[in-house]
Amino acid sequence: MIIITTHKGTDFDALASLVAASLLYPGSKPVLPTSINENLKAFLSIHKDLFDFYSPKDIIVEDVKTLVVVDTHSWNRIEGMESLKDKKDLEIIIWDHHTNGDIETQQKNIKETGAAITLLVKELEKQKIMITPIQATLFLMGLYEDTGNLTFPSTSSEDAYAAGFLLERKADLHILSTFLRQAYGKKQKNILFEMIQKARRLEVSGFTISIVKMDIKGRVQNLAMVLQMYREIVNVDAAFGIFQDIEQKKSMVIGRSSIDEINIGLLMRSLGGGGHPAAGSALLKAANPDTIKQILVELISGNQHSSIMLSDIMSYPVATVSDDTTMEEAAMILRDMGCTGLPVVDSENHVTGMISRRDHRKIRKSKHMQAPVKAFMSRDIKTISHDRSAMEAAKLMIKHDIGRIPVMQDNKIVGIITRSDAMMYFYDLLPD
Ligand SMILES: [Mn+2]
Repeated sequence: MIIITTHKGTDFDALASLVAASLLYPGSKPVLPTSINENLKAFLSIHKDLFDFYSPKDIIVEDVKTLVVVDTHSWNRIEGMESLKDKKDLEIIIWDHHTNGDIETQQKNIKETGAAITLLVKELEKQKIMITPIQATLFLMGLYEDTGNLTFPSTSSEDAYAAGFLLERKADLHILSTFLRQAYGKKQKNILFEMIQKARRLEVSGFTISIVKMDIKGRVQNLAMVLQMYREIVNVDAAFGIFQDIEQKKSMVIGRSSIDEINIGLLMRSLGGGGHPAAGSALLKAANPDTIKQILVELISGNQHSSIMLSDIMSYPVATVSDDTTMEEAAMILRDMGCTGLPVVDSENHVTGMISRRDHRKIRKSKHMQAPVKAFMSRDIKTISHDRSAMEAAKLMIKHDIGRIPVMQDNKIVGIITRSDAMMYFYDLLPD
């Protein structure tokens, strides 16, 4: 007998994975834990007849030859399977998107996707197994719930492909929205309320920040959104939530910033997490929330180190040309370097202009290719000091519609910041 089961506190991703796995293993018995999420109960109360679930107590352990576990691979997260732990010759197959777990087997299908159902949908597609519109709807519900409608940072391209596949298989978005929990539900409301009651504002290096320590039980979704609302309500430059799960001995740190000077992504990287300038998070194991708070304050007060300066992201060394370089030579350098513009400098390394591919289009007569660049270069050059922030450079690019800005130190050009450098920064593509 093949049985399939999933984690306690079953959510839509777990239920979807359970149903999908039962299609992959014909003749198997899907075992639904007794503790399931509230919105799942509502869904099952209407759709129960469509599925043939077993309860953990229905299973005769001696008959189990194969155990398929989906959306988890931890013994303590599955129900009623304790005696299988030491069963000889038991075949175990795992389909999971969590990296941690203690169920050992050769047959691990584990990949860090946003939802477990993504892995199973991929397999169903591969094996060309037909799915009904109702199954597609349930699968998409699991996918959307675990990825926050494909918005959580854990979302992978495979999740989005799976979503497309399920919509093709006629997943019904109306049903979906009826059963999926409101992102801002009762749990989130209670946490926000408690955070506001605890709210304290701190002055650090001239910035107003707020750090709230909270105890939570189990997984609470959408904490990032709660924190965003919190920051707006208490109206601080940056807000941090330290959500400690005492049972799991871990703390989730989430940050939101509304100012350039406090770069959350960078702060979170110092804590082993990640993010963007305005938002980010880090998961810390067994860390004391007071220590985390202290580290955050220290990182922010040493702000000049934590905020990314242009010198960190600019391109250098910079190829420059002198103003008597011919247009022909400049064109060759531009082509060889694969760039669109070159700063023109005088003998003192002062920037006097910029010569671009676009300037070459002004050339009407071939003899002009022998003319010096100073005849064609643009002279109204915006430069930026090396100690300014990436955000300031980006604002300058947008304001003047320019793609490259020379970075200056002591009146000399030390680098150049291009649109692609700025993009690397904003999309968190910087090497660690
Ligand atoms: Mn999941």
